[in-house]
Amino acid sequence: MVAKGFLEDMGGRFSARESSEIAILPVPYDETSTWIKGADKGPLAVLEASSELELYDMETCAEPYRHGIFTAPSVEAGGLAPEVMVGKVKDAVTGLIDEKKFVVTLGGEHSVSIGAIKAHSEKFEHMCVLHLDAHADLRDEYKGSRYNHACVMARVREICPFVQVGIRSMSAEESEVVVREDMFPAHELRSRNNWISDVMDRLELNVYVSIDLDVFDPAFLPSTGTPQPGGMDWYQVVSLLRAVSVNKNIVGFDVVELCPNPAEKSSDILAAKLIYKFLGYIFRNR
Ligand SMILES: [Mn+2]
Repeated sequence: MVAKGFLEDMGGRFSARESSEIAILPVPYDETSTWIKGADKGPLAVLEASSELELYDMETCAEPYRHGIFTAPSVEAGGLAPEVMVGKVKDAVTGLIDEKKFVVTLGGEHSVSIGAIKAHSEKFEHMCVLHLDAHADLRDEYKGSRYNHACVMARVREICPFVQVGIRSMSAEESEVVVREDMFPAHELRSRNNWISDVMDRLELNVYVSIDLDVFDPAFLPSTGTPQPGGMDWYQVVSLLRAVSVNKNIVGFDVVELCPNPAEKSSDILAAKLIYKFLGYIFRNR
């Protein structure tokens, strides 16, 4: 149980279930990750760091919390098989969408996203996924499971189209199933002009965004379970999220794979601020 709310200090009126437009769903799950363990501690670290954020966003001159941000009871799936966890996440997200909430799923390892994406795809027509990650996650099966965190996008491919940004690690087998126009590898972003508008051209109108925090360079976010050099910086990521918010209809998002280190808190605050800033972009004109 994650007994802490996002922006807990903002006061009861803005975090009440009934009146909030936004729901944060913590999923403290880490059973299939392949290197450094501890992504199950991610949600609590993000929620704790969130209380250090200013409620006012300088860039949008707005206070996104006024839309109401309710932190739902966490999905408890520790020790369960990933396919069972995915079903529990899907049910929890579906329930919140039925309550008319905009749902932010907070991992946990990346496989939690499969349940959230399934739930959204059943509620929103013509949906695609924008996937930010260091890893392609296109393995059909890994270490005996089709729901390993390395298989997330192979499962998403069975649900809806997707576009991948920031990728810099994959196998030869994965490279064979990549749709070239729908992948924006990290090494191309430096030299490629207008890559953000090229991403926009590949997206459907309804977009679900899945953010594996290892898309960031480890200089910006070291606390993650499978870090990779050569990643994106803060302004590249938020510029992309701002453009998607302006040009598309974002139906939901997730932030996954924070593996907190008690001696390194900047990763936790980055994750919390990213969520709050993205909500600010999305709810700017709502
Ligand atoms: Mn990754």
